[in-house]
Amino acid sequence: MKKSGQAFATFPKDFVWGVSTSSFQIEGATQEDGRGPSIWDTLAARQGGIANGDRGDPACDHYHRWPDDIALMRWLGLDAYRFSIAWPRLLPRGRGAPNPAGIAFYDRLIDGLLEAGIEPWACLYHWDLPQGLQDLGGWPHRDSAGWFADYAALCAKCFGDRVKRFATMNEFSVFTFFAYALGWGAPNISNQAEHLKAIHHTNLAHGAAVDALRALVPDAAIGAIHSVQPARPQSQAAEDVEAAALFDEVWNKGFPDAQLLAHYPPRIARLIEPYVRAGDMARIARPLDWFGLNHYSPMYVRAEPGGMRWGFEWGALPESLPKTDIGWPIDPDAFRQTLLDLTARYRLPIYVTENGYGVGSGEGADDPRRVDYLAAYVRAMRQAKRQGADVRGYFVWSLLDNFEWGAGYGTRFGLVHVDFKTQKRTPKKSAHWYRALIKAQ
Ligand code: IFM
Repeated sequence: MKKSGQAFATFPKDFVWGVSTSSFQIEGATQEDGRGPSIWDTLAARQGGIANGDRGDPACDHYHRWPDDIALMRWLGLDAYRFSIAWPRLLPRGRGAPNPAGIAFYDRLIDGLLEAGIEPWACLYHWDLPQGLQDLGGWPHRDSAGWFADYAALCAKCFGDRVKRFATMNEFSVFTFFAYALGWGAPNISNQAEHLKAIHHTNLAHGAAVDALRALVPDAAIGAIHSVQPARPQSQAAEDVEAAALFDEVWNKGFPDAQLLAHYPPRIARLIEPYVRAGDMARIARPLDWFGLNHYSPMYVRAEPGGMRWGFEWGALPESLPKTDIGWPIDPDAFRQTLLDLTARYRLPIYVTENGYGVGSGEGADDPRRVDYLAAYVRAMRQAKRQGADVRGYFVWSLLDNFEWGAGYGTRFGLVHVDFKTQKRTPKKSAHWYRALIKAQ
Protein backbone atom coordinates (compact mmCIF):
# COMPACT_ATOMS: atom_id res chain seq x y z
CA MET A 1 0.00 0.00 0.00
CA LYS A 2 1.33 3.48 -0.87
CA LYS A 3 1.84 5.96 1.95
CA SER A 4 -0.78 8.67 2.36
CA GLY A 5 1.64 11.55 1.56
CA GLN A 6 0.39 15.10 1.39
CA ALA A 7 -1.03 15.12 -2.14
CA PHE A 8 -4.76 14.55 -1.97
CA ALA A 9 -6.79 13.07 -4.79
CA THR A 10 -9.23 15.76 -5.88
CA PHE A 11 -12.87 15.27 -6.78
CA PRO A 12 -15.59 17.42 -8.33
CA LYS A 13 -16.97 20.26 -6.19
CA ASP A 14 -20.33 18.54 -5.74
CA PHE A 15 -18.78 15.27 -4.52
CA VAL A 16 -20.31 14.50 -1.10
CA TRP A 17 -17.95 13.92 1.84
CA GLY A 18 -19.46 12.44 4.96
CA VAL A 19 -19.32 10.01 7.85
CA SER A 20 -21.73 7.25 8.85
CA THR A 21 -23.00 5.94 12.17
CA SER A 22 -25.96 3.89 13.35
CA SER A 23 -28.46 4.33 16.15
CA PHE A 24 -27.74 1.27 18.29
CA GLN A 25 -24.00 1.66 17.89
CA ILE A 26 -23.78 5.24 19.22
CA GLU A 27 -26.95 6.45 20.95
CA GLY A 28 -26.96 4.64 24.29
CA ALA A 29 -29.96 5.71 26.44
CA THR A 30 -31.64 2.43 25.58
CA GLN A 31 -34.20 2.75 28.33
CA GLU A 32 -34.80 6.46 28.20
CA ASP A 33 -37.79 8.54 27.12
CA GLY A 34 -39.99 5.59 26.21
CA ARG A 35 -37.66 3.71 23.84
CA GLY A 36 -38.70 0.07 23.54
CA PRO A 37 -36.27 -2.87 23.53
CA SER A 38 -34.65 -4.01 20.29
CA ILE A 39 -33.40 -7.46 19.36
CA TRP A 40 -29.84 -6.29 20.12
CA ASP A 41 -30.83 -5.31 23.67
CA THR A 42 -32.21 -8.81 24.07
CA LEU A 43 -29.04 -10.45 22.73
CA ALA A 44 -26.81 -8.22 24.86
CA ALA A 45 -28.77 -9.14 28.00
CA ARG A 46 -28.12 -12.83 27.34
CA GLN A 47 -25.08 -14.42 29.04
CA GLY A 48 -22.31 -14.53 26.42
CA GLY A 49 -24.39 -12.63 23.85
CA ILE A 50 -21.77 -9.92 23.25
CA ALA A 51 -18.02 -9.93 23.91
CA ASN A 52 -17.10 -8.76 27.43
CA GLY A 53 -20.78 -8.67 28.38
CA ASP A 54 -21.03 -5.32 26.58
CA ARG A 55 -24.44 -3.72 25.99
CA GLY A 56 -25.99 -0.86 24.04
CA ASP A 57 -25.32 1.45 27.02
CA PRO A 58 -23.44 3.69 27.25
CA ALA A 59 -22.26 3.45 23.63
CA CYS A 60 -21.23 7.04 22.77
CA ASP A 61 -24.11 8.55 24.74
CA HIS A 62 -24.91 10.35 21.50
CA TYR A 63 -28.55 10.62 22.62
CA HIS A 64 -27.37 13.37 25.01
CA ARG A 65 -24.09 14.46 23.40
CA TRP A 66 -25.34 14.98 19.84
CA PRO A 67 -24.51 18.74 19.94
CA ASP A 68 -20.84 17.86 20.64
CA ASP A 69 -20.91 15.33 17.82
CA ILE A 70 -22.35 17.85 15.37
CA ALA A 71 -19.57 20.25 16.44
CA LEU A 72 -17.04 17.53 15.54
CA MET A 73 -18.70 17.05 12.14
CA ARG A 74 -18.57 20.77 11.55
CA TRP A 75 -14.88 20.84 12.48
CA LEU A 76 -14.29 18.02 9.98
CA GLY A 77 -15.98 20.12 7.29
CA LEU A 78 -18.49 17.43 6.30
CA ASP A 79 -21.13 17.91 3.63
CA ALA A 80 -23.35 15.13 4.93
CA TYR A 81 -23.99 12.82 7.86
CA ARG A 82 -25.55 9.38 7.52
CA PHE A 83 -27.27 8.20 10.66
CA SER A 84 -29.99 5.65 11.30
CA ILE A 85 -33.30 6.09 13.04
CA ALA A 86 -34.01 3.67 15.88
CA TRP A 87 -37.35 2.06 15.08
CA PRO A 88 -37.93 1.19 18.79
CA ARG A 89 -37.46 4.86 19.74
CA LEU A 90 -40.26 5.92 17.41
CA LEU A 91 -42.50 2.91 17.91
CA PRO A 92 -41.54 1.17 21.16
CA ARG A 93 -43.32 -2.09 20.25
CA GLY A 94 -42.67 -1.71 16.53
CA ARG A 95 -46.21 -0.68 15.66
CA GLY A 96 -49.05 1.20 17.31
CA ALA A 97 -48.80 4.56 19.02
CA PRO A 98 -45.70 6.63 18.19
CA ASN A 99 -43.43 7.87 20.99
CA PRO A 100 -43.30 11.71 20.86
CA ALA A 101 -40.02 11.85 22.86
CA GLY A 102 -38.32 9.57 20.31
CA ILE A 103 -39.53 11.72 17.42
CA ALA A 104 -38.36 14.85 19.26
CA PHE A 105 -34.83 13.45 19.56
CA TYR A 106 -34.48 13.10 15.78
CA ASP A 107 -36.12 16.51 15.29
CA ARG A 108 -33.38 18.05 17.43
CA LEU A 109 -30.65 16.13 15.63
CA ILE A 110 -31.92 17.00 12.13
CA ASP A 111 -32.41 20.67 12.99
CA GLY A 112 -28.93 20.80 14.52
CA LEU A 113 -27.40 19.29 11.39
CA LEU A 114 -29.21 21.71 9.10
CA GLU A 115 -28.12 24.66 11.23
CA ALA A 116 -24.53 23.41 10.92
CA GLY A 117 -24.89 23.19 7.12
CA ILE A 118 -24.61 19.38 7.13
CA GLU A 119 -27.09 17.40 5.06
CA PRO A 120 -28.91 14.68 7.03
CA TRP A 121 -28.99 11.28 5.29
CA ALA A 122 -31.41 9.07 7.20
CA CYS A 123 -31.29 5.30 7.05
CA LEU A 124 -34.50 3.76 8.35
CA TYR A 125 -33.07 0.46 9.53
CA HIS A 126 -29.63 -0.45 10.80
CA TRP A 127 -30.42 -3.77 12.51
CA ASP A 128 -32.27 -2.67 15.69
CA LEU A 129 -35.60 -4.40 15.10
CA PRO A 130 -38.11 -3.77 17.91
CA GLN A 131 -38.27 -6.87 20.10
CA GLY A 132 -42.08 -6.64 19.96
CA LEU A 133 -41.93 -7.44 16.23
CA GLN A 134 -39.43 -10.25 16.76
CA ASP A 135 -41.95 -11.74 19.18
CA LEU A 136 -44.46 -11.75 16.31
CA GLY A 137 -42.01 -13.59 14.02
CA GLY A 138 -39.59 -10.86 12.90
CA TRP A 139 -38.34 -10.65 9.31
CA PRO A 140 -39.25 -14.27 8.43
CA HIS A 141 -42.92 -13.24 8.92
CA ARG A 142 -44.40 -11.93 5.67
CA ASP A 143 -46.29 -9.19 7.54
CA SER A 144 -42.92 -7.57 8.32
CA ALA A 145 -43.12 -5.81 4.95
CA GLY A 146 -46.25 -3.97 6.10
CA TRP A 147 -44.81 -3.19 9.54
CA PHE A 148 -41.79 -1.62 7.91
CA ALA A 149 -43.85 0.35 5.38
CA ASP A 150 -45.94 1.84 8.21
CA TYR A 151 -42.79 2.81 10.10
CA ALA A 152 -41.31 4.32 6.91
CA ALA A 153 -44.49 6.38 6.44
CA LEU A 154 -44.16 7.67 10.01
CA CYS A 155 -40.52 8.69 9.36
CA ALA A 156 -41.56 10.40 6.14
CA LYS A 157 -44.35 12.34 7.86
CA CYS A 158 -42.16 13.39 10.81
CA PHE A 159 -38.92 14.21 9.02
CA GLY A 160 -39.61 14.43 5.28
CA ASP A 161 -40.00 18.22 5.42
CA ARG A 162 -36.26 18.46 6.23
CA VAL A 163 -34.69 15.13 5.24
CA LYS A 164 -34.43 14.60 1.48
CA ARG A 165 -32.03 11.62 1.42
CA PHE A 166 -33.46 8.36 2.64
CA ALA A 167 -32.05 4.83 2.63
CA THR A 168 -34.42 2.01 3.45
CA MET A 169 -31.98 -0.39 5.16
CA ASN A 170 -28.29 -0.92 5.81
CA GLU A 171 -26.63 -4.13 4.59
CA PHE A 172 -29.62 -6.43 4.14
CA SER A 173 -27.36 -9.39 3.40
CA VAL A 174 -25.23 -8.94 6.49
CA PHE A 175 -27.92 -8.71 9.13
CA THR A 176 -29.97 -11.55 7.64
CA PHE A 177 -26.86 -13.74 7.18
CA PHE A 178 -25.45 -13.10 10.65
CA ALA A 179 -28.80 -13.73 12.29
CA TYR A 180 -30.15 -16.67 10.29
CA ALA A 181 -27.12 -18.46 8.79
CA LEU A 182 -24.39 -17.90 11.37
CA GLY A 183 -26.67 -17.54 14.40
CA TRP A 184 -24.22 -14.90 15.54
CA GLY A 185 -26.15 -11.62 15.30
CA ALA A 186 -29.56 -10.88 16.82
CA PRO A 187 -31.99 -12.61 16.91
CA ASN A 188 -29.50 -15.46 16.74
CA ILE A 189 -31.44 -18.17 14.91
CA SER A 190 -29.56 -20.53 12.62
CA ASN A 191 -32.01 -22.00 10.10
CA GLN A 192 -31.88 -21.86 6.31
CA ALA A 193 -35.66 -21.72 5.71
CA GLU A 194 -35.92 -18.78 8.12
CA HIS A 195 -32.97 -17.18 6.35
CA LEU A 196 -34.63 -17.51 2.94
CA LYS A 197 -37.87 -16.02 4.26
CA ALA A 198 -35.98 -13.15 5.91
CA ILE A 199 -34.21 -12.41 2.60
CA HIS A 200 -37.47 -12.25 0.66
CA HIS A 201 -39.41 -10.32 3.26
CA THR A 202 -36.72 -7.68 3.82
CA ASN A 203 -36.73 -7.20 0.06
CA LEU A 204 -40.52 -6.83 0.10
CA ALA A 205 -40.25 -4.45 3.06
CA HIS A 206 -37.75 -2.35 1.12
CA GLY A 207 -40.12 -2.04 -1.88
CA ALA A 208 -43.09 -1.18 0.32
CA ALA A 209 -41.05 1.47 2.18
CA VAL A 210 -39.90 3.04 -1.10
CA ASP A 211 -43.55 3.43 -2.12
CA ALA A 212 -44.43 5.01 1.23
CA LEU A 213 -41.50 7.45 1.09
CA ARG A 214 -42.21 8.42 -2.54
CA ALA A 215 -45.86 9.11 -1.80
CA LEU A 216 -45.10 11.31 1.20
CA VAL A 217 -41.79 12.97 0.20
CA PRO A 218 -41.94 13.28 -3.59
CA ASP A 219 -38.72 15.30 -3.76
CA ALA A 220 -36.66 12.76 -1.79
CA ALA A 221 -33.71 10.87 -3.29
CA ILE A 222 -34.21 7.29 -2.15
CA GLY A 223 -31.70 4.45 -2.10
CA ALA A 224 -30.71 1.28 -0.29
CA ILE A 225 -27.35 0.36 1.20
CA HIS A 226 -25.57 -2.87 0.33
CA SER A 227 -22.44 -4.58 1.57
CA VAL A 228 -20.51 -5.59 -1.55
CA GLN A 229 -17.21 -7.39 -1.00
CA PRO A 230 -15.79 -9.41 -3.91
CA ALA A 231 -16.20 -13.14 -3.15
CA ARG A 232 -13.05 -15.08 -3.99
CA PRO A 233 -12.50 -18.85 -3.84
CA GLN A 234 -9.79 -20.06 -1.48
CA SER A 235 -8.45 -22.25 -4.33
CA GLN A 236 -9.24 -22.95 -7.97
CA ALA A 237 -10.76 -26.36 -7.06
CA ALA A 238 -14.19 -26.60 -8.71
CA GLU A 239 -16.02 -26.93 -5.38
CA ASP A 240 -14.35 -23.80 -3.95
CA VAL A 241 -15.16 -21.84 -7.12
CA GLU A 242 -18.80 -22.94 -6.85
CA ALA A 243 -18.88 -22.10 -3.12
CA ALA A 244 -17.60 -18.57 -3.87
CA ALA A 245 -20.25 -18.14 -6.60
CA LEU A 246 -22.99 -19.16 -4.15
CA PHE A 247 -21.57 -16.90 -1.43
CA ASP A 248 -21.46 -14.04 -3.94
CA GLU A 249 -25.20 -14.45 -4.50
CA VAL A 250 -26.03 -14.66 -0.79
CA TRP A 251 -23.82 -11.78 0.32
CA ASN A 252 -23.52 -9.47 -2.69
CA LYS A 253 -26.26 -9.98 -5.27
CA GLY A 254 -29.39 -11.39 -3.62
CA PHE A 255 -30.69 -7.98 -2.56
CA PRO A 256 -29.56 -5.49 -5.24
CA ASP A 257 -30.47 -7.92 -8.06
CA ALA A 258 -33.97 -8.30 -6.65
CA GLN A 259 -34.37 -4.56 -5.99
CA LEU A 260 -32.83 -3.24 -9.20
CA LEU A 261 -33.07 -6.06 -11.76
CA ALA A 262 -36.33 -7.60 -10.49
CA HIS A 263 -35.00 -11.14 -10.19
CA TYR A 264 -32.98 -13.25 -7.76
CA PRO A 265 -29.62 -14.59 -8.92
CA PRO A 266 -30.00 -18.22 -10.14
CA ARG A 267 -28.79 -20.29 -7.16
CA ILE A 268 -30.87 -18.33 -4.64
CA ALA A 269 -33.85 -18.18 -7.00
CA ARG A 270 -34.24 -21.97 -6.92
CA LEU A 271 -34.28 -22.05 -3.13
CA ILE A 272 -36.41 -18.99 -2.48
CA GLU A 273 -39.17 -19.92 -4.93
CA PRO A 274 -41.52 -21.43 -2.27
CA TYR A 275 -41.75 -18.04 -0.55
CA VAL A 276 -42.28 -15.85 -3.62
CA ARG A 277 -45.88 -15.00 -4.56
CA ALA A 278 -47.19 -13.64 -7.87
CA GLY A 279 -46.38 -9.94 -8.21
CA ASP A 280 -43.70 -9.93 -5.49
CA MET A 281 -40.76 -9.08 -7.75
CA ALA A 282 -42.57 -6.01 -9.08
CA ARG A 283 -43.36 -4.97 -5.51
CA ILE A 284 -39.66 -5.23 -4.61
CA ALA A 285 -38.15 -3.56 -7.69
CA ARG A 286 -39.30 0.04 -7.25
CA PRO A 287 -37.29 2.74 -9.03
CA LEU A 288 -34.41 4.06 -6.94
CA ASP A 289 -32.23 7.17 -7.17
CA TRP A 290 -28.89 5.94 -5.83
CA PHE A 291 -26.92 2.90 -4.75
CA GLY A 292 -25.33 2.87 -1.29
CA LEU A 293 -22.12 0.83 -1.23
CA ASN A 294 -20.49 -0.35 1.99
CA HIS A 295 -17.10 -1.77 1.10
CA TYR A 296 -14.17 -2.92 3.22
CA SER A 297 -12.28 -5.86 1.66
CA PRO A 298 -12.59 -8.98 -0.50
CA MET A 299 -13.85 -12.16 1.20
CA TYR A 300 -12.38 -15.63 0.75
CA VAL A 301 -14.55 -18.72 0.76
CA ARG A 302 -14.15 -22.49 0.55
CA ALA A 303 -16.59 -25.35 0.10
CA GLU A 304 -17.67 -27.09 3.31
CA PRO A 305 -20.65 -29.47 3.29
CA GLY A 306 -23.32 -28.02 5.59
CA GLY A 307 -21.11 -25.04 6.47
CA MET A 308 -23.03 -21.94 7.59
CA ARG A 309 -26.23 -23.75 6.50
CA TRP A 310 -25.25 -23.08 2.88
CA GLY A 311 -22.26 -25.33 2.19
CA PHE A 312 -19.44 -22.83 2.48
CA GLU A 313 -17.03 -21.57 5.11
CA TRP A 314 -14.59 -18.68 5.44
CA GLY A 315 -11.47 -19.53 3.42
CA ALA A 316 -7.82 -18.96 4.21
CA LEU A 317 -6.60 -15.47 3.29
CA PRO A 318 -3.68 -15.17 0.87
CA GLU A 319 -0.44 -14.50 2.72
CA SER A 320 0.45 -11.86 0.16
CA LEU A 321 -2.38 -9.45 1.10
CA PRO A 322 -1.79 -6.99 3.96
CA LYS A 323 -4.46 -7.08 6.68
CA THR A 324 -6.06 -4.59 9.01
CA ASP A 325 -5.57 -4.93 12.75
CA ILE A 326 -8.75 -7.07 12.91
CA GLY A 327 -7.52 -9.27 10.06
CA TRP A 328 -9.52 -7.91 7.12
CA PRO A 329 -7.58 -8.00 3.82
CA ILE A 330 -6.47 -4.62 2.48
CA ASP A 331 -6.97 -4.47 -1.26
CA PRO A 332 -7.83 -1.00 -2.67
CA ASP A 333 -7.85 -2.38 -6.18
CA ALA A 334 -10.78 -4.63 -5.24
CA PHE A 335 -12.62 -1.42 -4.28
CA ARG A 336 -11.79 0.20 -7.64
CA GLN A 337 -13.06 -2.88 -9.48
CA THR A 338 -16.20 -3.10 -7.32
CA LEU A 339 -17.12 0.50 -8.18
CA LEU A 340 -16.72 -0.22 -11.90
CA ASP A 341 -18.66 -3.51 -11.69
CA LEU A 342 -21.57 -1.91 -9.79
CA THR A 343 -21.77 0.99 -12.24
CA ALA A 344 -22.04 -1.48 -15.12
CA ARG A 345 -24.50 -3.82 -13.39
CA TYR A 346 -27.00 -1.43 -11.78
CA ARG A 347 -26.52 1.88 -13.63
CA LEU A 348 -27.18 4.13 -10.63
CA PRO A 349 -25.06 6.87 -9.03
CA ILE A 350 -23.06 5.24 -6.24
CA TYR A 351 -22.44 6.73 -2.82
CA VAL A 352 -19.86 4.88 -0.75
CA THR A 353 -21.84 4.88 2.48
CA GLU A 354 -19.19 2.98 4.50
CA ASN A 355 -15.46 2.35 4.27
CA GLY A 356 -13.10 2.23 7.21
CA TYR A 357 -10.41 0.52 9.23
CA GLY A 358 -10.99 -1.54 12.37
CA VAL A 359 -8.56 -1.99 15.24
CA GLY A 360 -8.84 -4.74 17.87
CA SER A 361 -8.10 -2.85 21.05
CA GLY A 362 -5.79 -0.47 22.81
CA GLU A 363 -5.90 2.18 20.09
CA GLY A 364 -5.50 5.81 21.07
CA ALA A 365 -5.55 8.89 18.86
CA ASP A 366 -2.42 7.92 16.92
CA ASP A 367 -3.72 5.77 14.03
CA PRO A 368 -1.31 6.00 11.09
CA ARG A 369 -2.49 2.65 9.66
CA ARG A 370 -6.05 3.96 9.37
CA VAL A 371 -4.71 7.03 7.55
CA ASP A 372 -2.80 4.81 5.11
CA TYR A 373 -5.85 2.63 4.53
CA LEU A 374 -8.23 5.54 3.91
CA ALA A 375 -5.74 7.34 1.67
CA ALA A 376 -5.24 4.22 -0.46
CA TYR A 377 -9.00 3.61 -0.77
CA VAL A 378 -9.73 7.24 -1.66
CA ARG A 379 -7.05 7.04 -4.38
CA ALA A 380 -8.60 3.82 -5.70
CA MET A 381 -12.00 5.57 -5.78
CA ARG A 382 -10.49 8.45 -7.75
CA GLN A 383 -9.04 6.00 -10.24
CA ALA A 384 -12.38 4.19 -10.58
CA LYS A 385 -14.09 7.53 -11.23
CA ARG A 386 -11.59 8.37 -13.97
CA GLN A 387 -12.24 4.95 -15.49
CA GLY A 388 -15.99 5.56 -15.63
CA ALA A 389 -17.41 4.56 -12.24
CA ASP A 390 -20.35 6.80 -11.35
CA VAL A 391 -19.33 7.45 -7.75
CA ARG A 392 -20.69 10.66 -6.23
CA GLY A 393 -19.83 10.56 -2.53
CA TYR A 394 -17.84 8.90 0.25
CA PHE A 395 -18.74 8.37 3.93
CA VAL A 396 -16.17 7.05 6.38
CA TRP A 397 -17.23 4.38 8.84
CA SER A 398 -17.28 5.81 11.41
CA LEU A 399 -17.34 9.21 13.07
CA LEU A 400 -16.78 7.73 16.54
CA ASP A 401 -15.45 4.54 18.11
CA ASN A 402 -18.66 2.72 18.94
CA PHE A 403 -20.47 -0.53 19.77
CA GLU A 404 -19.18 -2.98 17.17
CA TRP A 405 -21.98 -5.58 17.43
CA GLY A 406 -20.75 -8.98 18.66
CA ALA A 407 -17.30 -7.51 19.38
CA GLY A 408 -18.81 -4.89 21.72
CA TYR A 409 -16.55 -1.94 22.53
CA GLY A 410 -13.43 -4.00 21.82
CA THR A 411 -13.17 -3.05 18.15
CA ARG A 412 -12.66 0.58 17.12
CA PHE A 413 -13.48 2.09 13.72
CA GLY A 414 -13.73 5.77 14.68
CA LEU A 415 -12.04 8.84 13.26
CA VAL A 416 -12.62 10.17 16.75
CA HIS A 417 -11.46 8.22 19.81
CA VAL A 418 -14.06 7.73 22.53
CA ASP A 419 -13.15 6.99 26.12
CA PHE A 420 -16.25 4.99 27.04
CA LYS A 421 -15.77 5.66 30.78
CA THR A 422 -15.62 9.46 30.55
CA GLN A 423 -17.15 9.91 27.06
CA LYS A 424 -14.26 12.18 26.16
CA ARG A 425 -13.89 12.53 22.38
CA THR A 426 -10.42 12.99 20.86
CA PRO A 427 -9.96 13.37 17.11
CA LYS A 428 -7.41 10.83 15.89
CA LYS A 429 -4.68 11.45 13.32
CA SER A 430 -7.15 10.06 10.74
CA ALA A 431 -9.70 12.75 11.64
CA HIS A 432 -7.09 15.43 10.98
CA TRP A 433 -6.19 13.70 7.72
CA TYR A 434 -9.86 13.52 6.61
CA ARG A 435 -10.40 17.18 7.50
CA ALA A 436 -7.38 18.18 5.39
CA LEU A 437 -8.59 16.00 2.50
CA ILE A 438 -12.01 17.70 2.53
CA LYS A 439 -10.42 21.14 2.79
CA ALA A 440 -8.20 20.41 -0.20
CA GLN A 441 -11.20 19.78 -2.49
O1 IFM B 1 -20.04 -1.48 12.35
C1 IFM B 1 -20.41 -2.07 11.15
C2 IFM B 1 -21.64 -1.41 10.59
O2 IFM B 1 -22.70 -1.44 11.50
C3 IFM B 1 -22.08 -2.13 9.33
N1 IFM B 1 -21.00 -2.24 8.39
C4 IFM B 1 -19.72 -2.74 8.88
C5 IFM B 1 -19.30 -1.96 10.11
C6 IFM B 1 -17.94 -2.48 10.63
O3 IFM B 1 -18.03 -3.83 10.96
